[in-house]
Amino acid sequence: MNNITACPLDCYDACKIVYDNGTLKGLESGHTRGFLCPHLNHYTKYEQIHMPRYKGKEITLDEALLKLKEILESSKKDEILHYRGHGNFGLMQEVSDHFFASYGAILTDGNLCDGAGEAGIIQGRGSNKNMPLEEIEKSETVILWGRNPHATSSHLLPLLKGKTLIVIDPVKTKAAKSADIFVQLKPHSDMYLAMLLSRFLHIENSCDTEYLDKYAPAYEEFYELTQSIRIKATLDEIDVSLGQIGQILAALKGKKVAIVCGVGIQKYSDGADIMRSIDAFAVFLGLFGKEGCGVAYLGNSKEKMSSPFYTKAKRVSKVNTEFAHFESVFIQGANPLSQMPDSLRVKESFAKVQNTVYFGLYENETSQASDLVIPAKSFLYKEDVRTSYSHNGMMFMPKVDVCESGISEYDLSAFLCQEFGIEIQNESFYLEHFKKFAALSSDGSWHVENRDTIPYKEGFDTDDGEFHYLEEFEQEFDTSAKLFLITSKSPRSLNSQFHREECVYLHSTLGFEEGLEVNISSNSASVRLLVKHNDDLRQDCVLIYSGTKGVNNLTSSKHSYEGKNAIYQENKVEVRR
Ligand SMILES: Nc1nc2c(c(=O)[nH]1)N[C@H]1C(S)=C(S)[C@@H](COP(=O)(O)OP(=O)(O)OC[C@H]3O[C@@H](n4cnc5c(=O)[nH]c(N)nc54)[C@H](O)[C@@H]3O)O[C@H]1N2
Ligand SMILES: Nc1nc2c(c(=O)[nH]1)N[C@H]1C(S)=C(S)[C@@H](COP(=O)(O)OP(=O)(O)OC[C@H]3O[C@@H](n4cnc5c(=O)[nH]c(N)nc54)[C@H](O)[C@@H]3O)O[C@H]1N2
Ligand code: SF4
Ligand SMILES: [Mo]
Repeated sequence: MNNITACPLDCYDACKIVYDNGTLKGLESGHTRGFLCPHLNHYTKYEQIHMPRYKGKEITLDEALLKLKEILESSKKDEILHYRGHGNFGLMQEVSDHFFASYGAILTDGNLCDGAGEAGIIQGRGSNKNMPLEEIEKSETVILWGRNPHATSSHLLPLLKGKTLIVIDPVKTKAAKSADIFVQLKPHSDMYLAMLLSRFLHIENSCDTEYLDKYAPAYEEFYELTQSIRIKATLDEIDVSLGQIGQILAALKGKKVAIVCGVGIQKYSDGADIMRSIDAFAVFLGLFGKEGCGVAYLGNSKEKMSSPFYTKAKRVSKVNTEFAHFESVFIQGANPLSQMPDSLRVKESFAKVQNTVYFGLYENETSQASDLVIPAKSFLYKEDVRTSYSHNGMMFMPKVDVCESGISEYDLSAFLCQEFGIEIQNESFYLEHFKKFAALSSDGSWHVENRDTIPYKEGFDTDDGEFHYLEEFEQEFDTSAKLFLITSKSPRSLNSQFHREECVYLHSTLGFEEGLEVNISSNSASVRLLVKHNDDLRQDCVLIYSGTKGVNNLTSSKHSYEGKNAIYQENKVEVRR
């Protein structure tokens, strides 16, 4: 068997892996540089589900598949929900969309992740084409804006060596500690910072006007919009000094700049406007279409590819799915009972469903609450292909070992298609479909053909080719005494997979001693967690990592204004003994 595959996880890096007799190692060449992260270093140690079960009783895989068939037969087609998450980023995961959509079931849309930011990018640029890793490597100054690479993209770190580093984050992250400039701004104030940076750049006559005249000519209007912000009051409000603005601008002038954004900036109802104002600042600096310059975010991992699985279907949002409206719910590669916002509502709604099916690798809140549990095969034991949202590589993922338990997404879907008379091609047809989009790179690796390494060289993808600036925004600050909820990614878990955190992190000066159990509440609900101190936080923030049990009791199931995204950091919270 070929022993080179790729990490399947929902992660920027999409690393290549060498599988050697049960051990996983990072491929020496390319950005993986021979190292993996803790998730993959310990991957085979995490206990997986091996036996299927129905209503708590273990059954065989054949019995489980027949049970699944029975469940689907007994439900009205439009009362069946297929809900798929991103536990595995392989492209073959979508094969079950093909079955469920063709069968007449309901699928999902909406986004728990990056949708608000992406909407803002598309409004401004007309498309979401990303600055890939290899271009970030060529930059001279990097701004990490709401992105925490030590936890979420460790293979970016070697590329940052020797560059001027600016970090904009309410938390003093590891990267912030070694940064040349660190702005520990108030959460949810990035739009103001981006607009003030644009305004001062204009005041200093440092905008790239030649570029602006050509590709983003409405810049004077945007400058006017930035003038609606009161400088001193706003800087005080967001906790940024005029000196810091000056330092940042000085570090950017005449340099190749990469603005590397993460999802941290956009977990709010106006997440799209925030991202769009950061993009506008990048436009003022003339960063698009040039080598080593640009804005990196979560790109579209399927850009320049088509899906052989797409079938039209009715869809409901993943953010506020009303499970109770369905007779049967099939969950694949997701743990909605932990990861969707407003979990108490989700649990209640899920409990009202007659038949719940969980198809995944690990035990979690959703597997525990499901009637039928079907174990999946992990990526080591099935064929796949993956792409990335932060580089243009295409990674082939051959089967590198065999395992008796579990079933692949393809095999499960092929069974259902056969039973219900729905056409399905053989597995290699789909794998070949994806591989057709691959082109060989000079170093012998494969990348997605026709993707721009330096996008927007000839202007933007809007109707008129020009950048579309934000035209209005609502200026409001939440000045209540409650605390901001920061709910970002833990270095030890991948959302709710692997080593989940169990604590709330608070600044020591807030007066809650370590180990104390506290009640944290928002206008949604509350959760009780043990306190750990973390003085890298601001005093007005509470940090509860994604994947911590109960964190989403606190979050709102409303959508962002644009992009149909979850808004995990919109609700402020209170902490009590
Ligand atoms: N170890 C690990 N890696 C992961 C994941 C994981 O769970 N664990 N999850 C994967 C997934 S699904 C995703 S989407 C990516 C996301 O990876 P990142 O984009 O890095 O996302 P987060 O960790 O949510 O947030 C990043 C930073 O935003 C900061 N932040 C929070 N609020 C604000 C704000 O208002 N303004 C600013 N400027 N910063 C803010 C946080 O303090 C944090 O340092 O990571 C992927 N990689
Ligand atoms: N509070 C808070 N909530 C958040 C976030 C946050 O930052 N804070 N982040 C949000 C974001 S960005 C995201 S992307 C979502 C993620 O939310 P989910 O997509 O629900 O992700 P996970 O919690 O990682 O659960 C993935 C599940 O996939 C299963 N799985 C893994 N591999 C396979 C496979 O090969 N086949 C099958 N069938 N199953 C598999 C595992 O059993 C695992 O339980 O969470 C969101 N929720
Ligand atoms: S860094 Fe990301 S892609 Fe690389 S091994 Fe870890 S989880 Fe997988
Ligand atoms: Mo995500």
